[in-house]
Amino acid sequence: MTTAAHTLVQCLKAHAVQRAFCVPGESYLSVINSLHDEPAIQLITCRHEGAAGFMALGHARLTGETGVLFVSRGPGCLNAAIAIHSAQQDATPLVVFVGQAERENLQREAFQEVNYEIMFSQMAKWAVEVHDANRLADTICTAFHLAHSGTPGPVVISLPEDMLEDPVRQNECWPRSQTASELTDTQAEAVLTAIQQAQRPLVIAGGLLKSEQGKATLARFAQHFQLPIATSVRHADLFDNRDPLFAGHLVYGLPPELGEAVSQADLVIALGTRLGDVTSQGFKFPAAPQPEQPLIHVWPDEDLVSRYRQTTHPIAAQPIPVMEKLMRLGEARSNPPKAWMNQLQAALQRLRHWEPQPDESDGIVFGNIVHQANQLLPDDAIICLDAGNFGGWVQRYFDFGPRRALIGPSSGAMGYGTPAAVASALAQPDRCVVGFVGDGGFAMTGNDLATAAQYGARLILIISDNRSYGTIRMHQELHYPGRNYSTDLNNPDFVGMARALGAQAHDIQRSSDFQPALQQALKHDGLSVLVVRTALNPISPNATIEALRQRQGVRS
Ligand SMILES: Cc1ncc(C[n+]2csc(CCOP(=O)(O)OP(=O)(O)O)c2C)c(N)n1
Repeated sequence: MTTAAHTLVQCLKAHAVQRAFCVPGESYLSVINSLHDEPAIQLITCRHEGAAGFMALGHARLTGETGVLFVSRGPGCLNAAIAIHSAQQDATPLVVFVGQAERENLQREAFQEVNYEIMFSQMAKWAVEVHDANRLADTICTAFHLAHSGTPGPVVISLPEDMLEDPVRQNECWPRSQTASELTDTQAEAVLTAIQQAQRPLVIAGGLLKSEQGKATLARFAQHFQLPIATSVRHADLFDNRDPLFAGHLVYGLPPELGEAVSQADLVIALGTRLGDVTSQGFKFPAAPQPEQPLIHVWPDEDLVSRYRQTTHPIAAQPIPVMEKLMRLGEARSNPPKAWMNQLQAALQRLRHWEPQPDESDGIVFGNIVHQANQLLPDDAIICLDAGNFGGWVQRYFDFGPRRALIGPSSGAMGYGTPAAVASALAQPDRCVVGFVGDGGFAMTGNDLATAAQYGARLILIISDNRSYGTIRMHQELHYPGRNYSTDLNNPDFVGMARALGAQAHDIQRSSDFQPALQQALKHDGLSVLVVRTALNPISPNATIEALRQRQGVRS
């Protein structure tokens, strides 16, 4: 008779899992022991559960598969909570297996005991503890189904240590089929009429289109109906940024001129995005609870599709088949809304034009680095972003699509960039993977470059070292001008640190140092870290500290 631990591994195989991420723990030793004999699944051992969780998320985002994470009980799982939260905010499918204390000691404050069902009840789609080994296979099938269905997200399965060693009678695994709700003919007719009548239509495309098929269908859809395409936050790669129909990336801190331009739309078609806080600019566009223009919202979850806003046409279905059906039924648009397209393009072109800037006394304007990287990196590069103001230049001046990928946390979780780059490099080793991180974010999870070195991942990390938690410094200057406190960083020697972690490292002190270093990194068959001495005064693409202080009447 087989054991629950063995059954678990067989269930992962039945769900085509090829890679899982972990920090090992004594609470699930039997699972590790079963994985030892399973060559079809690679278990990547990481240095911190937060990083392991971000790797699982990066892997899921890039491949479209469910991320799989194993963590130990109590402290291990709490370290991973950041990834569970990010999976929820990002609508990314994630299954987290957590070791648990033995059944007979539960509810007695056993060593490292946590009640995961309560702890994750707000964050996870489902948090469940398995007490009967014969229910494990079935629970795992439900977990994978839930992680993907409707609004994708995290599921947490708690595994009491002794249960994992129980013999199992019921070990068959029945992966669930996905349901497919469709756009009805009546809805299609209404949507086509709305598109025909609109003078200033705008599509907002989101993460559910993040696949080759999703991007290709979106490109054909935009052409067919001549629709300008904006993308939700962290998904600038859904549509070719150089296409005249591109209308911008709806990021945190969107420049007002672009915000004003897109909000002139007289029809919004949201495809595969939840229209969350950041994308909708604080629920102002499209406005909640009542948008100023008709709204067509396509998202495969009845509960969510018109939950926060009155929606003219709520369509609880997958966006790709919806677009396909609309193209089959609707004639190609012969009268493109030229004036509207030009208006959007004009706003965008002004914003996306970068003039190289002289280096400042304390370092480089980070836009210079992004501008050069954009020119030098291959067309199919995978760009992984951490959270922080340095990312503002990447989101604004880098050209994404049709083949370049952008992987970043819409949760704004710092520490995501390095692990996501590691997971991307492992998943697609033939592509060039580049992570952009701040000095703050690198110090959080940069250690896991050791994991990249251990598994032979090839990637380039660009650290923007402005010796500050720059984003917070910017907010401080806005709200408490001239009173910066707790945001300065005395950083370690990142070049030395990167070398110690197994990377070839370059110290970028002037803008002109960057190109040769990047070229060397592109040729290097291993890890490269480029530490950019970034100037602090240009605190974001939109502002300098000096200008912020002057505006508030504070002397620099
Ligand atoms: C895990 C986490 N902790 C704290 C924050 C709050 N936060 C947002 S940006 C930021 C500073 C980022 O600093 P850095 O990585 O150096 O990038 P910079 O903004 O300087 O470019 C902080 C502390 C966060 N988003 N995530």
